[in-house]
Amino acid sequence: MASKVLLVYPPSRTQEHESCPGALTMLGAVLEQNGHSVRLLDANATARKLTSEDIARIAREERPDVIGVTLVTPLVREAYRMASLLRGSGARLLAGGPHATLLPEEPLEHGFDAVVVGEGEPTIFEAVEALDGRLPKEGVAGWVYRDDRGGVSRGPPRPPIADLDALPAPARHLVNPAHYGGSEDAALHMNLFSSRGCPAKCAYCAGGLFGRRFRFRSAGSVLREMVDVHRRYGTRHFHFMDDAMTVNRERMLEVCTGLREGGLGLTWSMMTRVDRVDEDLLRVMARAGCVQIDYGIESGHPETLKRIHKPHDVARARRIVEATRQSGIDPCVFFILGFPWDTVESIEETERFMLELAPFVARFHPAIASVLIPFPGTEIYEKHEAEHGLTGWWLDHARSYDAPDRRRHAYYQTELFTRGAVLDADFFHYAPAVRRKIEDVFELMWLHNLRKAPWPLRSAKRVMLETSRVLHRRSPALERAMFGALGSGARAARRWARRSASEASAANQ
Ligand code: B12
Ligand code: SF4
Repeated sequence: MASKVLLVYPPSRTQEHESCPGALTMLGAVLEQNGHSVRLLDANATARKLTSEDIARIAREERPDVIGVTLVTPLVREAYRMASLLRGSGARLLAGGPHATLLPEEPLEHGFDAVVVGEGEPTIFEAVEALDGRLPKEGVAGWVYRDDRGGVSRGPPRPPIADLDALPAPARHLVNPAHYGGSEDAALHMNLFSSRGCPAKCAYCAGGLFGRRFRFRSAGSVLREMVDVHRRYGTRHFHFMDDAMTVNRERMLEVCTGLREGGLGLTWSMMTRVDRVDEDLLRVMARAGCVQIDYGIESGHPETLKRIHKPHDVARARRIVEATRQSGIDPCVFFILGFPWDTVESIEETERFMLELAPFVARFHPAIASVLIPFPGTEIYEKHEAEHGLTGWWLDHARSYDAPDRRRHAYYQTELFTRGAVLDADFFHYAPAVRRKIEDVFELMWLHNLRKAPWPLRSAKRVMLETSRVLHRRSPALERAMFGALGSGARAARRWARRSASEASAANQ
């Protein structure tokens, strides 16, 4: 018998998704392959943001048998609130994803019936069968569940997927393009996966879900998916979401050869490690259509790179960023600030290194994680949990952070910390001078990323940012008074511009 399954990515106030999360389409494919009917709900889709209340209403209307929810640490507090609302739909609640894998018993204390640990594909079908009563719960491997006596039971562990080529292609047809802003947007389907796992052990990385062993799809399987998506949706640019796509050099070269011989002129971008590329490989990748590589450089302070077990040093990072630019590929870089041992001097060393790299860097990613977040299960969390009172911070309102908001943040903070005001959580009790230095580096990234804007705009924005920072340091109330008035003026201007545009478009119809 077929089950009706709703797969949900919970609401985030800091993120918008321009494409559907891979977990939903990959798990959707496995469920459909086994005859179940599937609906995907991404609460953060750019053109259709959903609240937990919206999702609960949809669930009550559609009455699915099972609701599967992806859990990532910063979103679990909202996801658990959503679960309490979803209980009213009568569906069984199944959790999975990075946070559920790290702490599989926690979701059971917050309304979930079961949790899939690790990769979802090999387990989700059996989990749905067992939750729907067609399979004994004790027979399922790779999950933790509420047993019939209300206790917590754990199935035997499930080994990582050995043959990634055997997975079905993501169920891209389940994604509604209108939720992402367009009915014909070819870019909607650009994300794909070619490998799982990363053999490094960085002290802050919460990516242990797929294990330390690098497992990869064959070049042929990756190329077939790209060509298929290109033919179906017209996609010409792809983005690989792998942690470190180039770990196996031979396979990477095969992918490049296939892309060149295919002659379709497809372009692509990826994320990888600076210790796993070299000048020759970069040239080959550029010729095969690679246009952007994201690197996690993390620090310019050699001692920090050692302490976080980063598999590169400053010299290697410098060499590879320059070589990437010379090969014609845009290097984009991530840095992390605010390690528990950071001082003004160590951050200044990183700042100097960033300035040195700047002429070669297309973009500094001012990612949400650019201020260190101690994710559970990481070495940083384990080592500093007691000293900084980190236990269960993700459930604590006082230790959470959100998108900056003019009611609580200064204007300059809303510009610099667009992806989340992580400093609010003050995980490592930074000294005021360290906080100010972190803000300086965010300003450096902000200015660099603004460099191609027309100079009058750039100068005006810079003056406003500096004024807000200086005023805020002297008197937050004064900053609020001045920039609050500016903000309402700007909002009124935006409302006026929107009204005029919609009147103009109505007149044209
Ligand atoms: C792409 C990406 C993003 C994109 C998402 C864009 C999009 N449209 O999908 C963006 C940039 C928006 C993003 C943002 C964030 N991300 Co992110 N992201 C990733 C990345 C690189 C790939 C995610 C992915 O698609 N993976 C592929 C799929 C197949 O894997 P998966 O999602 O883990 O799903 C598998 C299993 O987890 C499981 N599963 C997942 N969901 C479910 C549900 C059910 C019911 C079941 C049974 C199983 C199951 O089955 C899936 C298939 O095997 C990962 C790193 C990684 N290698 O996974 C980080 C990662 C998931 N992100 C992470 C984080 C923390 C974030 C942020 C929360 C950042 C922050 N610091 O606040 C934000 C907020 C997310 C939000 N939505 O609000 C962490 C999560 C760590 C943790 N402890 O939760 C990761 C692991 C990175 C890391 N190494 O630290 N992210
Ligand atoms: S190199 Fe990247 S993916 Fe690998 S462990 Fe370090 S941070 Fe995680």
